[in-house]
Amino acid sequence: MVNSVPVYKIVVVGDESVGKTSLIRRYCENKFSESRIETIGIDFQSKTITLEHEEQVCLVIWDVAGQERFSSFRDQYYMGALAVALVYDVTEPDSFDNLDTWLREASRSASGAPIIVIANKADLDEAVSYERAEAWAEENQFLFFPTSAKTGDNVEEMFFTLGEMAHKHLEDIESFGGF
Ligand code: G3D
Ligand code: MG
Repeated sequence: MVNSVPVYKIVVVGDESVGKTSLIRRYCENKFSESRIETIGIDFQSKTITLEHEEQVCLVIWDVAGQERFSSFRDQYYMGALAVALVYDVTEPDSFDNLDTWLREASRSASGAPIIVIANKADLDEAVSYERAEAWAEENQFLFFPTSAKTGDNVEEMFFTLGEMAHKHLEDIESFGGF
């Protein structure tokens, strides 16, 4: 008999260039590339991890690669997601302001899935204060993680937390009888 590992779908959203692909790559391959990673269309990578309760799960992390401006595709992108990461770039205030739009879309299409806020490029000087960003996250009752895909800082912890949240969300869904 094949031992099957549960698959948890995680989606990563945010403006172009905030570092979504770099974060996923750092986590799944432990690599960082200074040159632009161009991926067209929806892409994903996976990693099998052991959660706190010692169960192995496979995180399948979806990257909205290259489709940031075309929201018409995205209902499918969010479908079945057990957790959502909203990413902004600490050096780009617009990417922070646009989190409201990403949040609206995620709430509509991945209804009920837990959300965390990621302040990426934390290795650079920030143009959006962490206090302000954390306050926004707190207002919405989301966890807040400064990360750097470049140095790897906090990347493992952030995806592990998403895995834990996905697990709890799945338990809630199952105890209420499905999606
Ligand atoms: P995206 O997938 O959200 O569009 P990418 O973003 O992962 O393609 O990253 C966009 C640019 O930001 C890339 O640089 C990448 O190297 C850089 N980047 C991503 N994460 C970090 C980080 O944590 N720190 C720093 N300093 N840079 C980061 P280029 O220059 O190729 O556009
Ligand atoms: Mg990308």
